[in-house]
Amino acid sequence: MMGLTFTLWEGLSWGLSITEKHERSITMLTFKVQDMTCNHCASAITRAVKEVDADAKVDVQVAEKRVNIDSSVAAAEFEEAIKEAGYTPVAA
Ligand SMILES: [Cu+2]
Repeated sequence: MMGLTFTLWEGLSWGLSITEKHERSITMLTFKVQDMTCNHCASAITRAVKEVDADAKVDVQVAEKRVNIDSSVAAAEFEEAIKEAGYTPVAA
């Protein structure tokens, strides 16, 4: 009886950790930032993104005025941070 309870609990906690992983899954976000004109802008935006999520993977293409972010944090939080840094991000 004890063994069965243990097995059920193990199964339940395994199921829960899968759910938790799913909720925290990484999403690829893209913003167009038309007022990003040079490498200074790019580093300011990168810094703002990293302040929201230090683990985010950030790829900034100045020529294309594009910011790609791989993160589990919601897009709205990055949008807000980039605005606070003085730029105008548009979700793309
Ligand atoms: Cu600049």
